Amino acid sequence: QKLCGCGPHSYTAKHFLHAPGHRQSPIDIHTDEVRLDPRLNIKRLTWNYPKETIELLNTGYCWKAHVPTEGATLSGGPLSHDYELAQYHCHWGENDHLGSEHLVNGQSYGAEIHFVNWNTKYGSFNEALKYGDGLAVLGVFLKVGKENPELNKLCELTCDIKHKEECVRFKNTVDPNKLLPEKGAYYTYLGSLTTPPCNECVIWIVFVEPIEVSHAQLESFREMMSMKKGGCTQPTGEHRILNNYRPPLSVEQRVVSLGYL
Ligand code: BO1
Ligand code: ZN
Repeated sequence: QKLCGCGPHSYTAKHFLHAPGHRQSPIDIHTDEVRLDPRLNIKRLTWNYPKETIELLNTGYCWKAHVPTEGATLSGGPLSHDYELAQYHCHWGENDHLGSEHLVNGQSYGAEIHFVNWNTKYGSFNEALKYGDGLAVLGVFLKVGKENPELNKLCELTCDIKHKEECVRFKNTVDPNKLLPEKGAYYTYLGSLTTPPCNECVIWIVFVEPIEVSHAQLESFREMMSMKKGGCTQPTGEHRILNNYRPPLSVEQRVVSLGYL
C-alpha cells in the first residue's frame, strides 16, 4: 500500500498546532548518547494494572484496547505523580522490518504497543493533554520471533474488528501485565503524542527489551481495514491499516535517560 498523503509522514506545522515544536515524538534513540539518571531510582517505576482487558476497537488507524481503569496506576521512575491507564494500542508496518514509532540506533521493530496513562492531578484525560507532564506513555517494542501466547488472545479477535468502528468484547481476556517486562531497562525522555494534535504532553518511557511475537501475529493486525463496513467499493487491499507509525522527529535539545525497573 502506498503511504497516504494525509498520513503520519506528512504532519506539519500547517496541519497541526503542535507539530512544529521542539519536543515531538517519536525519535531515533541513540544508545551511545543515553544518560544514566540516578534520580530515576529514588522510587522505582511501578504499575498496578488490572489483569484483564475489556474490549478491542478498530479506530480506523490502529487497534485500541480498553481496560478497567479504576485503580490502574503508574508511578515512580521519571514520574512525580500518579498516572491512570486509559487504553493501550499498537502501531505496525507493512512488513516485519518496520512499524515501530521509536527507532533504536536507526533500527525499527515490527510494531510498538503504547500504554497511555494520564496524570490524575489534572482530573481528566482531556485536561491532562494541556500540560507537559500530562501523559505518560509506556512503549513496548514487538520483535518477530516466537509466538506470544498472551497477545494471541488479542490477535484472534482482530478478525471480528476488521472494519473501522467495530468493537468486540474479550471472552478469553488479555492480561496487560503479561505484555510488559518485569525487569530490565527503559529509555525516558520528554515528547509528544505521535498523532494529531501532537500535543507536547508526554513523558515517554520505552522499554529496551522487546517482547517476541510471530510473523503470523503481526499479519493478523495487517488484515484490519481503515474503512467502515460496506463503506467502499474499491479492492479491500487498498484499505488495510499498514504503516500507522510516525517517522522519527528531531531530538533537538533533549536528553534520553536510562532507568531500571
Ligand atoms: S500516542 O501514544 O502518542 N501514539 C497517542 C496519540 C494520540 C492519543 C493518545 C496516545 N490520543 C488520545 C485522543 C483522545 C482519546 C485518548 C484516549 O487518546 O486525543 O481523544 O480520548 O484514547
Ligand atoms: Zn501510539
